[in-house]
Amino acid sequence: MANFWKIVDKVIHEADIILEVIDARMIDKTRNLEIEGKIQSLNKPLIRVINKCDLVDKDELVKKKKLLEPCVFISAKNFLGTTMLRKKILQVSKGEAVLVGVVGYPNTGKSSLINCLRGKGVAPVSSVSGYTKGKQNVKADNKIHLIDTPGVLSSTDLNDDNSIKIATKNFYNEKDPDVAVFSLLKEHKKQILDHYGLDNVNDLNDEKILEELARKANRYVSGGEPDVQMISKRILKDWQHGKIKL
Ligand SMILES: Nc1nc2c(ncn2[C@@H]2O[C@H](COP(=O)(O)OP(=O)(O)OP(=O)(O)O)[C@@H](O)[C@H]2O)c(=O)[nH]1
Ligand SMILES: [Mg+2]
Repeated sequence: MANFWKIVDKVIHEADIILEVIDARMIDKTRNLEIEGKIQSLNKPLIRVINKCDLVDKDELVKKKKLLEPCVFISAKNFLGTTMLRKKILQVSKGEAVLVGVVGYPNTGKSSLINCLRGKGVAPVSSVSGYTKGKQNVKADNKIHLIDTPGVLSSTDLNDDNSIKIATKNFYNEKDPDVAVFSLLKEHKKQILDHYGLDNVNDLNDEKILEELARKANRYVSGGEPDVQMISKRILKDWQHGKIKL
């Protein structure tokens, strides 16, 4: 990870403008104040790009706008908001050609955003966090050059915070996927149950809910018990793929 930070550092120094990509479902958790601090100390213009807006309630987002300025709301998946972003970049550069660094937490959609601005599949995208390993320069048009970077965590997240894990660790490497899902359930139970079409669980604790979800998906371990590990990985996977709407 330290290596990834070096790349991000270099890109922040190199770029004229920096886009910080943030996951709209977890704005506070995927906003990197450490990166923001570095950008500020270099006196470089920063635009916060709130991505995956297709997964959240628009009214809730609008309430947060003031605290995030300068920011643009987009959905890289649905090609929404990117024209506005392009406009904003050129506004900051006063119409001049610019080098734009794209930074942020893993899995927030940095590469997807670059693909969108470019309009062609140039920056490889993956639902697996930590997919982009090095920096990659991409020409969006005659004016805008983008630099993709690997996602980095804030050093304060390196202790074992499960909610951060959900956004950043690979679900299939996860040793305790159920623990990560418990932390997801704590904040988004209703949406998760809705997503999998499970109701009438008012009297069940979270462990039982996972068992119920495993049964519903027909996932059992060889002894016949519901396969909680398997269903937990699947939930983390769906979360990382941006399938679960809030
Ligand atoms: N629903 C939804 N999913 C998105 C959106 N943008 C990206 N995703 C998904 O989020 C996952 C991660 O996207 P990437 O573009 O690879 O993210 P990244 O920030 O480059 O990730 P790293 O390179 O690993 O740091 C993929 O499964 C994308 O399809 C979006 O606007 N909406
Ligand atoms: Mg990437």
